[in-house]
Amino acid sequence: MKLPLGFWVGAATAAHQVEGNNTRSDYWAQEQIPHGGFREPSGIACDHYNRYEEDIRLMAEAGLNAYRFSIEWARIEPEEGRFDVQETEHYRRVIRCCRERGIEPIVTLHHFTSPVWLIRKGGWEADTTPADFARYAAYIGEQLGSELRYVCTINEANMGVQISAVARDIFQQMQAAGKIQMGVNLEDLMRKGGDTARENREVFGTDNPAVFVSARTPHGDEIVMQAHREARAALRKAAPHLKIGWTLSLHDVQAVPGGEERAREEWGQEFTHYLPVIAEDDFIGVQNYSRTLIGPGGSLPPPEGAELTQMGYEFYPEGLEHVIRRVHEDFKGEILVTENGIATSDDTRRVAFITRALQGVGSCLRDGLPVKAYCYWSLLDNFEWQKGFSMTFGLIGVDRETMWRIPKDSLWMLGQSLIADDGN
Ligand code: GCO
Repeated sequence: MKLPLGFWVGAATAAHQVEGNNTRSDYWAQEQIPHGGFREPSGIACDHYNRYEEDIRLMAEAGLNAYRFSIEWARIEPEEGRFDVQETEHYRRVIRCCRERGIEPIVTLHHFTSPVWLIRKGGWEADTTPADFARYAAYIGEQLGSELRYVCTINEANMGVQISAVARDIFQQMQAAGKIQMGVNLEDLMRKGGDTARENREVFGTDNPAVFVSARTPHGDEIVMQAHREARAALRKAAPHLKIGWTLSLHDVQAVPGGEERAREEWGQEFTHYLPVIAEDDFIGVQNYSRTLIGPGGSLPPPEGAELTQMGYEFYPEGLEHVIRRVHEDFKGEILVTENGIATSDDTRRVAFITRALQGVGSCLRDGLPVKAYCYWSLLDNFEWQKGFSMTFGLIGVDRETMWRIPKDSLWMLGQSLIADDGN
C-alpha cells in the first residue's frame, strides 16, 4: 500500500496516558482514592514527559511523519487563571523536537483529563466551563499557535453520551439479571458506590463529579458543544492560520436485519447530531477501533468465533474505511484519522490490523476523499485509564521497570507504508 506524498502517517498519545506525574488533574485524584475503580494509578506512566526526545526520534527513524499528542490543561493552568510558563515551554520544546525531525505535530487541547479546579466548579455539566476552556484555548493559541497547523479542541466529544447509553443498557441488563442474583450484585454495587461518593466529596466537593468521561446529560452535551465553539473562536482569533476540529469516537455501526432503525438512532447519537456544531470546522478527527452490530434490541456481542482484541472488541480493521466514507457523506471538510488501533500482545496481529486499515484508507484516497492523516493508537504501550497498563496498544513496548523502549515490527511496518509499494 503506497500512500500519496504529503499524507501524514503517525502515531497518537494523550498526555495523561504517557507523561507521568500529572498531579493536578482529576484523573490523578481519582486514581488515588481507594474506590476510584482504577486497576492501578498512572504514576510515572511512560515517563514521556522526560523521554519525549527519544520517543520522537524512534518515530522519525521508522519513517513516521506525524505525531498527535495532547497538551495537559492541568499543567498549563494548575489553578484557575494562573498559567504556568515553564509548562508552556515544555510543550514548545516537544513541538520543536517534532519539527526538527520532520514530524508534523497535531495537538489536542483536551484529552479526557481536566484540572481538579474545573471539576470542583461543576466540570462538564457547568455553564462556566465553555468560557474556562476558551480562555485556556486562547492562551495556547497565543503562545504556541504560530508553531502549529492543526489543533483538535476536544478528544472524543461524544464519549460522555456514549457512556450514558451504555449505563442505561447495563441498568436494563441488571434489572433482567436481577431475577437471578439481583440482591448480591446491587448491594455490592451500592456499597462501592457509597464509598466512592464519600471519597469524591472529599476531593471534588460533590458525590458525582462531572469529569469528562462520565455519563453526560443532554445539558452536558450542550456544554461540550459550546466549549468547542468558544475554543474554536478563541483559537481563530489568536492564530487565524490554524486548522481546527475536534475528534469523535465512531463505531462502524452495522444493522443486522430488524436493527436498521436502532442503528440509525445509534449513528445519529454518535455522529449526525453534532453536524451543526462541526459545520464550521476545518477538519474532523475520526477515531475507530471496531464495528458494532445492532439488532432490534440494541448492541449485539461480536459474532461467534470472531477474533477478539485484548479490549474484547472484534478484530475488524475494515471498520475504519466504512466510518470514513460515512462521515464524508455529511461532512465535507478534511478527515484526519486521529486514532485507530488494536490492543494485542501479538504484534503480527497489529501488523495485519494496520495493513488492512491502511488498505481502506488507500481506497478512500483513490476515490478522492479528503483524508489527510492516519495516526495509529498508540505510539507506546501506555496507561489505558481504569484498565491501567494491562492493555498493549503500542508500536513501542515499555519495560515497566526500566522505562526502556522496545520498538515492535509494527512501528517499522507503519513507517514503510509511506514508501513501500506492493502494487495496490
Ligand atoms: C480514546 C482514547 C484513548 C484510548 C484509546 C484506546 O480516545 O478513547 O483517545 O485515550 O486509550 O481509545 O482505548
